[in-house]
Amino acid sequence: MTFLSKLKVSAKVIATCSLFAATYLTAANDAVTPSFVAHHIDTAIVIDGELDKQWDKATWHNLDQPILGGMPDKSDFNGRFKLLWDKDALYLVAEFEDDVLIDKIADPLEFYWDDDTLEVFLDEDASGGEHQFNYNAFAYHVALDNQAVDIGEKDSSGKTPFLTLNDHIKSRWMRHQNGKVIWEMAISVYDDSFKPNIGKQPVTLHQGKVLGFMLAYCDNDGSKTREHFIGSTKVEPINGDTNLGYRLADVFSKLTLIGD
Ligand SMILES: [Ca+2]
Ligand SMILES: [Ca+2]
Ligand SMILES: [Ca+2]
Ligand SMILES: [Ca+2]
Repeated sequence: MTFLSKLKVSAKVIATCSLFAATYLTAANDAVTPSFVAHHIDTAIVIDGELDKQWDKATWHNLDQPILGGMPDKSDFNGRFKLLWDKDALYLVAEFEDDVLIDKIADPLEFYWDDDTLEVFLDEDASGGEHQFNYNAFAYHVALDNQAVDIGEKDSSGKTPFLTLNDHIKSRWMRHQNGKVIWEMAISVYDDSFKPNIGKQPVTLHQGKVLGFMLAYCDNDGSKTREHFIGSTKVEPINGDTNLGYRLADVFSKLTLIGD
């Protein structure tokens, strides 16, 4: 084989491998189910734990995918959620029943995943990929005290910093007479150039934008650690592990922002 023909074969192999890699990645992202859409609204939702009329526009989606601890009985936890958007925020309402609401650790940065928590997974550009110690995507743990926490970048000593990101999410909930919690959030969407303390602004949302999104509830009713973790999206295990959302945005669903 001449040098030139060797070069041609190598180029073909590289092109084929690149094509395979691209196809594989696309297939991996598109395989995540379900996908969601959010309708546009002209007037912002009032974040107060009471259902606004505007929520009638959106469709309920169930929180029915067990990620950890198996599927709880309906009396232990059952829930669903809706999404809407305007240029300033993604709006989320969750409606659920949980027999015991618990926030046993007051410090928002300590074992926050072991309290009752709504966890909002968000990837501004639906890039997928690793996000545990960077801002490629977020896993906001929103606690009953309405504080939102995620993991930041490691410092030079290698320590893992937990950050409150309360200016990213306005959150309020209320338990109503029928026993159901209505929990509303207005979520400002930050891209991967976010850094704490640099005055970074959230992105302006627009019709047709696609984000990575997943929602899950950590249910604890008094155990040392959380008892169930139930999500919107089926997470395919990697090496037997399904608790991947807090570090890998590939497992998020796709969310498309559509018109009125
Ligand atoms: Ca409201
Ligand atoms: Ca429960
Ligand atoms: Ca991203
Ligand atoms: Ca609970």
